[in-house]
Amino acid sequence: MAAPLLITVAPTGAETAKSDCPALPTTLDELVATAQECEAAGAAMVHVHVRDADHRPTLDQGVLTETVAALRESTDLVVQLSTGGSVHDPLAERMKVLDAAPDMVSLTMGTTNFGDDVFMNPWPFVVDLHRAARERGIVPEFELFDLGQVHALRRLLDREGLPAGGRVHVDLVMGVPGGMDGTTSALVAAVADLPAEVTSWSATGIGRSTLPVMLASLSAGGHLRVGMEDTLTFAPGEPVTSNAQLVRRAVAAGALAHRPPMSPAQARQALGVDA
Ligand code: KMH
Ligand code: ZN
Repeated sequence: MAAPLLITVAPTGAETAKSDCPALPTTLDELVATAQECEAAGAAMVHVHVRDADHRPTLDQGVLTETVAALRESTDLVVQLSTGGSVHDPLAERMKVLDAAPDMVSLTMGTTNFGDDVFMNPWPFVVDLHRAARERGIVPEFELFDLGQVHALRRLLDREGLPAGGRVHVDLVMGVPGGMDGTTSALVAAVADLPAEVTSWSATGIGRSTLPVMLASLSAGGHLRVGMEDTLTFAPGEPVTSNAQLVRRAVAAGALAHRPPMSPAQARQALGVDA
């Protein structure tokens, strides 16, 4: 049997409106139910964006703290909060996500055109977030949207050292309009250049690049992130019905590569969470 497969589910994101997609989990109850279903299906980590009472993206401290507690109480999943938020969130509010004390946070390695918007991640913010996460013992997942961000990660690790837990986990977010393409060639180029400190990596393809990136990642020995944050179409003309549907497909694809899903406990060890 080959190495276990880490499956991260990103169930909600900050870009899709509930009114356009009623199946999107935007309330706490919906998020908890989704997380439980995805854990049962084979996910080991959940990447979380939260919404307010009107289903709009928020970084409200109370909502974040309550969400972390509820997910810990109802699942064993590694709980990763997004510090990316939405493209409209100020950097200071994104930094305060750390106050909710999740197991992990996402940490994007550079500013990226994001469709018609700009996802701001200036270098001083990246460094501050890296330092602040380490001070609090929160493990980052380094999000790379572009090939230049591979180099930025090397620069960060060279100058600032390893994060909390001593492991370095990367997620390649591919196919964002303005970032690296969701193709096998872009994935191979990114992986070939990852710094030596990287201990694990996953990939996710946005929209129609979901399946090509999933297959490319598996064939290159990577892990997977799936979920309605990244894709709302299961197959041409067939909307995604639930996040668990996407997790089950990832488990099935992993089985073809003889890679059983990693348990949350295995994931904690691999990622340096609770180290
Ligand atoms: N919503 C995007 C602008 C992250 O979660 O860290 C940023 C994002 C990345 O989703
Ligand atoms: Zn996200």
